Amino acid sequence: MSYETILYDAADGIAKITLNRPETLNAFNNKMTEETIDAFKQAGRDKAVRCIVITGSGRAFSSGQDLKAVQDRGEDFSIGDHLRSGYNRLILQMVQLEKPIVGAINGVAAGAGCGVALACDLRIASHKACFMQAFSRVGLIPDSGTTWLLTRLIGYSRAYQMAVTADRIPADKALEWGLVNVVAPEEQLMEIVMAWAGPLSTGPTLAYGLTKRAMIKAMNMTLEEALAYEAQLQEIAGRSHDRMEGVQAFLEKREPQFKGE
Ligand code: T3D
Repeated sequence: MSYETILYDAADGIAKITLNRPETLNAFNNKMTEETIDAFKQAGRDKAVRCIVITGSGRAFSSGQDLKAVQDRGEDFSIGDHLRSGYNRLILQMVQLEKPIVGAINGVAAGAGCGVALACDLRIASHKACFMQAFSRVGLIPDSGTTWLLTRLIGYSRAYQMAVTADRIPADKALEWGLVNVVAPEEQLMEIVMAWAGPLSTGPTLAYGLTKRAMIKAMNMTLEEALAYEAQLQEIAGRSHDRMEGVQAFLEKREPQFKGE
């Protein structure tokens, strides 16, 4: 797959998306947003892909909205429409994609770049990475799903602090706050990310996907509703190849050979 602003590579069950505008710290212009949406679509459709890794090239994950592109906007430009047609679609697509997404957060993740990082299911951060709700520095409110994702991940008080101070939250504090799963030495980041992605790409993908759906939905459910929804989705997982294979492998004292189905 050939793109202008990102790199896309799929091999051995893992699709890797690299935001590739390093001269802007991988800022999102319209082209990069569209291409990233397209890449996630490809990864979602490709049955051979069972785990997605997203990272940035150079020293940043992403600096968010391309602020140079903002200068070209006319008086009638609608930021609301810009969000609806771009970031909102991308964030929803990531959250609704029923395959695990691992964020390899190699550097700063600011503004919409922070939103994309938070829309990943797992975040493995370089010790040089940081998270920044940069929006208030340009007179905006947090967008790209961060009002929803960040408050759920770290709670209202810390999320509000990040929004109004726009401070950079370094990797070690991000780990302490539950913003990332692991902090890795910069030079070992991709090795550690692949050590996570590998087993995910050979795991029970259907169950992983349904788990994501159930957990996201449960965030807005009562316990009774969540229990009922678990039972509904477990009905599907329980009839899958991988469920049968998992039980069989246990009984035969061998490693399961999951197909993701
Ligand atoms: O309006 C809407 O569309 C609504 C949507 C909003 C979504 C958002 O994401 S709003 C938030 C936008 N992002 C920001 O406000 C962050 C802007 N960038 C920064 O604050 C800093 O660059 C960083 C804290 C991310 C990193 O700082 P530092 O000191 O490590 O790097 P730097 O020197 O500032 O940047 C290096 C280069 O990247 C520099 O270019 P140059 O001077 O070497 O040619 C800089 O201009 C460029 N760059 C960094 N961020 C952006 C950018 N270019 C365009 N857009 C950027 N967002």
